Amino acid sequence: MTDIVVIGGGGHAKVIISIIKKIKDFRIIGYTDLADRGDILGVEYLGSDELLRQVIRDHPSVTAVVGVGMLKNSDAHKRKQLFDLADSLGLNLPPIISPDAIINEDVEISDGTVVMDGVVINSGTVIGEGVILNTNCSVDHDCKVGSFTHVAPGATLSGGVTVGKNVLVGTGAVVIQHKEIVDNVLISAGSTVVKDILKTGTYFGSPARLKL
Ligand code: JB2
Repeated sequence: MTDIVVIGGGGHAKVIISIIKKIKDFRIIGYTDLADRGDILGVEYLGSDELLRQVIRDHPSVTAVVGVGMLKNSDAHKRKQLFDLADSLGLNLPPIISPDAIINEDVEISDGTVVMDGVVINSGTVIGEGVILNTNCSVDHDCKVGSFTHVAPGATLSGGVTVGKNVLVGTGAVVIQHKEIVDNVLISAGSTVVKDILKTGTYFGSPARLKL
């Protein structure tokens, strides 16, 4: 059994806790948050992130998962900040992969990434650090997904797609095959990307276009 502490206690953390319980290899020590959100699926509040040092003293081999998802106006930056905090404290951040996801051969998934229920990842794909592959999204063969990107529920990356860092691919959005999306792009929910997106910004619609 590996001890793990969850950083964050909102909706995203709840989904992660439920998945960690299904994995069964982990013992969840508790969660940290700015405020006490009460027990979450039986997992207790430990205190603020200041408490992490104490947790490490009490459980020297403890690992961590960042359970903060899409906070208003910050998202990836906050997740990266919390990932870096955990890393600087010497905490390992193992990838958390739902047993109800389908991960095919020759897929790389980096530390701090969470793969939720119903996700399909096909062969040859490389997923960076601190990524969220949210419920029922699909990442086809030979894709590259950059660090701290969030592929929201039901979104589809077709084969050979490259997505940069800190990108949000919104709920149900679709990216057709072999397209590239650079860093710090937001693809609005339900959009269809049919051309490379080489400029940072927010894109919406089908076909997706830059919001001016
Ligand atoms: O610095 C922090 C911190 N800042 C905010 N440290 C810790 N440990 N926790 C922090 N938080 C906490 O994250 C907030 O106090 C709050 O309890 C939690 C965020 O909860 P919320 O439910 O608002 O968002 P979320 O990030 O869990 O979920 C969002 O993103 C998911 C991907 C929602 O949009 C979900 O619907 C979505 N599925």
